[in-house]
Amino acid sequence: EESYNPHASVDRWQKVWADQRVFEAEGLPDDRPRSYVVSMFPYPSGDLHMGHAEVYSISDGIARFLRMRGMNVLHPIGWDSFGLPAENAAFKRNLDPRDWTYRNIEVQAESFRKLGVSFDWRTRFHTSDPEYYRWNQWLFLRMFERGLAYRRSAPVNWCPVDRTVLANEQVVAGCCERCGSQVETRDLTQWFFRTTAYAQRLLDDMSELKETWPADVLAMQRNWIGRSEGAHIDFAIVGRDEPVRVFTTRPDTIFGVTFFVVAADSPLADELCAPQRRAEFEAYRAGLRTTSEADRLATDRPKTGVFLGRYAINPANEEQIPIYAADYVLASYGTGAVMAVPAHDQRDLDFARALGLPVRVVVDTGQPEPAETGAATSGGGTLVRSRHFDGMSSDVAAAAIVRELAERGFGEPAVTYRLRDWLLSRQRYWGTPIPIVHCENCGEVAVPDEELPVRLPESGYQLRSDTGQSPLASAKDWVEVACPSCGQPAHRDTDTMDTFVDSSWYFLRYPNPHYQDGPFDPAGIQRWLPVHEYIGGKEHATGHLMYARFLTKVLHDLGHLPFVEPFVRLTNQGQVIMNGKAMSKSLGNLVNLQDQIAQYGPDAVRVTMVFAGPPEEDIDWADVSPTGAVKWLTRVWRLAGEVDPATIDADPAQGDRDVRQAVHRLINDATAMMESKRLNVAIARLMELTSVLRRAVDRGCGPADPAVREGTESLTRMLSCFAPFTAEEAWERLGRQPSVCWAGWPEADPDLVATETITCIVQVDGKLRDRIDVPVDVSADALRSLALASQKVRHVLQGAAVANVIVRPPRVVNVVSAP
Ligand code: ANZ
Ligand code: ZN
Repeated sequence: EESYNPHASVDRWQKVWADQRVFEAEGLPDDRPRSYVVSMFPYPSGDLHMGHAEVYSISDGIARFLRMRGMNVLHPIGWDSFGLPAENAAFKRNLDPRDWTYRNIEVQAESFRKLGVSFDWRTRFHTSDPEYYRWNQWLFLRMFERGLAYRRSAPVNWCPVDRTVLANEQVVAGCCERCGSQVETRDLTQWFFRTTAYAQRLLDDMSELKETWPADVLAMQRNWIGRSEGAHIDFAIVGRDEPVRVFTTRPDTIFGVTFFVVAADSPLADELCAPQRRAEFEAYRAGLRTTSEADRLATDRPKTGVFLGRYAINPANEEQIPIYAADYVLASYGTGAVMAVPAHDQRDLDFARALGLPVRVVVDTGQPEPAETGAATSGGGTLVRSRHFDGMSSDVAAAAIVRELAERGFGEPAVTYRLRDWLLSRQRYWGTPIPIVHCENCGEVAVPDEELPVRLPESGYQLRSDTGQSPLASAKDWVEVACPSCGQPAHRDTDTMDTFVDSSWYFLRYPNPHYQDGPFDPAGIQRWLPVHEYIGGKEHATGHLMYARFLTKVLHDLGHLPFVEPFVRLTNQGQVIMNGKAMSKSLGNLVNLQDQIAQYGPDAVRVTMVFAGPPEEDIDWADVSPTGAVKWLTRVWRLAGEVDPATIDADPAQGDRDVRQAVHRLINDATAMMESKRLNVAIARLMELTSVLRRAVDRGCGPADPAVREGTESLTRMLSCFAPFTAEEAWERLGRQPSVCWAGWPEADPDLVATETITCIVQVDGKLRDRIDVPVDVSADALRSLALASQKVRHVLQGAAVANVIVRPPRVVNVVSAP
């Protein structure tokens, strides 16, 4: 006797799908509505892991569902194949990163086939293909032309082990996200994209996403952009012509300023420092190199700083206040200088107490003295010790103070964002070369468009440098070129681009991945974009998702895209963890995807992933086992073989009514769950349906009833979203022609879904006036409203008031009119 084989023939079904072109978008003569379903593309650091299996099980469930519902679905696949891990791994094994990367891509592609993910493989590309990165360079040049790409010297995060600059997003708690070593600060000349020019639009356009993106991702982005409203105020400096500007959110506290602080690592601190304080200042500054930004901002950290031997003048009261350099003020936020108000700002208070500086309360909040409690009173209140502003509330005073200062030329209202420009330069080999030539006569010269791509040189990847120079600098033949503008000897820029550039627009290229006349095909954009369903991890909330939104707006402004937001709907998936911890080699708790597939088969692994919980929640692999899924799939498969072949053309309407009702209600529920992305609950409904059918076969109407066929075929069709191989086999056992993917998503018959109705008698003052059909389980409230809404009842009442309504659901209602 045959038995269910969880390792059903992958090759056989892949061939059927390929021959029938089941997953090709627009394969049919097409007037179907389109849906573009994209899962964040994989990084080829090895074979697929459990996390990949989860994302793609979810996105595939969604893609297959939409396809079965009659939509023309584009579910693409490509590879994010430039980047640091490939380079490091290649370096360790003394391989060309190309060989290593493209080999891994083939391994991953084969694993995707094994998992049965329904990609349209014609979309495939890799970001490390010159054909792709050429357009990174094109994009860079368009931004360069508009001043949106620029170079400046900046303190950067430097990882001493990976020997590279890191973006802020790659620094976690002061350490390198990749290798965990403590990050240092260095000054290098770097390329940036001017993301700050889009800060307000990144914020404003979130209104388009508020119904369709997870609220926590929107909140993270809002914080990351960090809009602050306040004022710029200029403080004159004794013995210096230029004033120094501060940003404050609390101009109402200006009479409480008792000292002034500049960021210790800023050029300004260096310049303001008096000669007699130089040695002390230099020593302090040297000690800062190893402290991360996050640590420096923390309120619970002891405050340190040095007096610079200079004084600022408070424009509100002409008081001279000492200037300090301290590390709790950041050079890169606001203006890098702060008017310190220790009574009302906790960090200023901590600093004042550490250095013995005065504390002056100027806003009465009703709370005890900060100088005594050590707790700054940071809320609003009534102004005191503030001359003619005394007695005003904080809000009113803030506006009045800024107005007066502005009239005297000392400041103006201002908005500041926490968002920084995007640091683009990487001193690495395995990335997109920056298409700029440096010429002594002409400066930074763009490589002409027709010379793109600037290809990576074949060698150079073995080199490491401690100077902060890129490995590309060692490829002399490549570096030395004639200036495109004047023809004199010049040299190429040797940095490569952050790989987040690659991933910030890749979804635009899938519809026509080999397009030659631009980064993406306008016709493809017209047909498919923006992305309707985007699926990926929450760890990308402030990185990739922000960059993609930024670049989409830039491309919109350049006239290349008709929309401003790239992802209409976002679904986050959780992580696969083990015993409450992230899986990692070092913890020794890695679960190997291939082992799981070898043991349980691809379908059971996929079902387990999706059934474990809502997509956005983490799955603890220690708490689940694919054994349960194997049992369930076996039951479905067996059922499919038991359905009587003679019923193949039977009319389901002739089937057992109770079974049909149960089937259609479960179809109805499962459909609603799929629509709201509660895929785990949808699977629970399919499991219930399996039990209903099992009972019907064993103890009810039996396998020859058309209702059993209808139910089993519906189950099989829905199952194909989660267990595509098993579903195909079951479909075949049911006597149907493959592929089940063409069979469509079953539709629930509303008559069968509706609960039973009964006729209710409606009386007015005890006399029968109407009959209405109501559900048997109608509530008293609902019945009361139905009765009062009856035309006949209203006609009899003629506007007379109702004294009482006696409701006996579901059979009788008596409306009693007022005498
Ligand atoms: C005086 C003051 C009084 C302030 C008071 C706050 C409370 P957010 O809301 O985060 O934008 N600040 C300005 N630039 C800074 C920098 N580069 N590094 C560290 N702190 C800086 O914070 C704005 C407030 O943070 C500003 O308002 C300034 O302190 C400080 F009762 O000015 B405030
Ligand atoms: Zn030149």
